[in-house]
Amino acid sequence: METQQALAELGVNEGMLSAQEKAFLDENGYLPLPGILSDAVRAAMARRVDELAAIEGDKAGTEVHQEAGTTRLSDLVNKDPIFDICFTHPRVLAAINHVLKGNLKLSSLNFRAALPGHGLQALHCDWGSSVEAGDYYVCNSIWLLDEFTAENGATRVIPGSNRSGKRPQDVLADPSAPHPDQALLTAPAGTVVVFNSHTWHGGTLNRTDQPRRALHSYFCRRDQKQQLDQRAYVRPETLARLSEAAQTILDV
Ligand SMILES: O=C(O)CCC(=O)C(=O)O
Repeated sequence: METQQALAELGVNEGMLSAQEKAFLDENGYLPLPGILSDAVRAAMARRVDELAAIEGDKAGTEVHQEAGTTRLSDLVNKDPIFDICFTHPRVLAAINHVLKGNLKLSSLNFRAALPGHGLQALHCDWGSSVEAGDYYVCNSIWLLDEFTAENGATRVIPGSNRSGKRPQDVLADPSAPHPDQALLTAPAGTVVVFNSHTWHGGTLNRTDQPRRALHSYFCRRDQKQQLDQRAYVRPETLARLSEAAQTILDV
């Protein structure tokens, strides 16, 4: 199935995002979408990631990446149907589709909790080289399972850096330092923030005594290698429950 047919079958249409939302995303490189998750679904997801982290223990995250001071999980596509919404939600897909200009598939679906006293990351892009403004390869969405506050390690972004044609490590003396233009993505739990992964971004320090939990549903162009090879990992029960349209988004 063609990607655009899959998106249409999943409910994506022109009216899904307003002209203002598209302009904000183009200009700033990110777009908060409030209220995507109901409180019941958000709470059930939070319980499930806690359970999976306990079950997987030291191995958690290893399919993709582990990071000191965080709990990470990978391959959530195959670990519970509750996460299907992360690659099938029409408003989120519309925003990803807007950034990647109709050429998209899921790259990976992961979880990251910044643990108390940890979580600071250098500003980075999720791409190995600089790109021309508008010529984007990757786009992420961060699903807030906890409220993001100024204290608990909310993601920071540099608005407009998606259009700079530069990467932070090439131009900043210290990409880990606070940046004068940084915006903290503070928002209620249940919000999804779509961010162009060429926008400079990174986790901040969690100064509270509770983990800051979020899912990363990450997309790339169809001709690019996925962060997790979805065909290699997909399980029969996942294929059995997903529509052809959802399978097209995974490229399985
Ligand atoms: O979880 C976050 O706040 C951002 C994480 C991030 O950018 C990364 O792990 O590359």
